[in-house]
Amino acid sequence: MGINWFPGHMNKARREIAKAMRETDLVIEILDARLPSASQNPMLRQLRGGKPCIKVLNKSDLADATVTQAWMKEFEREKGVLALPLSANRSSEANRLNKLCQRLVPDRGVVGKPIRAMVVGIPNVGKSTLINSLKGRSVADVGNKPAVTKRQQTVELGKFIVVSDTPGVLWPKIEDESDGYRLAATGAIGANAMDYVQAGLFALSYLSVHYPKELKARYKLSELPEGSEAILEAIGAKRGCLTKGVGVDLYKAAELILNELRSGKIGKISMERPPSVK
Ligand SMILES: Nc1nc2c(ncn2[C@@H]2O[C@H](COP(=O)(O)OP(=O)(O)O)[C@@H](O)[C@H]2O)c(=O)[nH]1
Ligand SMILES: [Mg+2]
Repeated sequence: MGINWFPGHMNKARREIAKAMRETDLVIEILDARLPSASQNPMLRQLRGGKPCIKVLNKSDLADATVTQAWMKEFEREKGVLALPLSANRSSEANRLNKLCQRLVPDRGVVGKPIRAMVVGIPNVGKSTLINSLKGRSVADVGNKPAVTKRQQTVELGKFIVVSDTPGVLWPKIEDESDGYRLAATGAIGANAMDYVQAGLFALSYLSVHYPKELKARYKLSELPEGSEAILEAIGAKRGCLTKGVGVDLYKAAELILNELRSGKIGKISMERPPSVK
């Protein structure tokens, strides 16, 4: 996968987060609602220790609501964890965090003892967007390129809650190939040309099992051909993704599908289900 990951990055982030964690009462972990497990960083579990945690399932506007509900239940099985589906770019929703913070840290949030919350999450998951929404104006750098944030940002949520952005960059720890393809398919990580076709094929094989109706409707296919490569070709042909003398250009077709998937044009799609959901 085309990810700029190496242990040096991780070690630096680990040190910075561990240090900030000492002065943190509550962790706000931002996950991508479409892939809540693959968008985690497993290191965080250990860094957080026993600190209470809100798992924000962000970009829920793009995810399948039923699946998001199932993920919430899954996460809330853990003591001290509450889950909140959110679209960080809608400030009315972002403010729902306030109550959850107070529920999880009842002994603070008063004069002289504010709740100190730290927002953590992999690049591009929506941390800066959330902080901007909380503030009600643009204070953090937002971008669709990973790792736009350079300085740590702090904002107040309500009177006695202080929210800080992640210090350092916490890359996803990709544990298997599917995680990589999921992250690439949703745009969480960059992908090179080779990976694009692979990520597109991965997305199609997943969509053809879990969202065949949406797939057929979007690309006006009366039936889905057998196998993801055949589906990719069929969509490429329909949409005129052609190269002279070659026929369907699989790269162009994959790019088209991934762009439409990422922007929600195929529908509200979750790329990952908790073990309790088939
Ligand atoms: N559809 C949608 N896009 C979002 C949401 N939150 C953030 N984004 C987009 O995701 C991209 C990355 O956001 P950013 O806040 O820079 O991520 P960061 O790297 O975690 O700080 C930007 O293009 C945002 O507009 C959301 O709830 N829904
Ligand atoms: Mg940022």
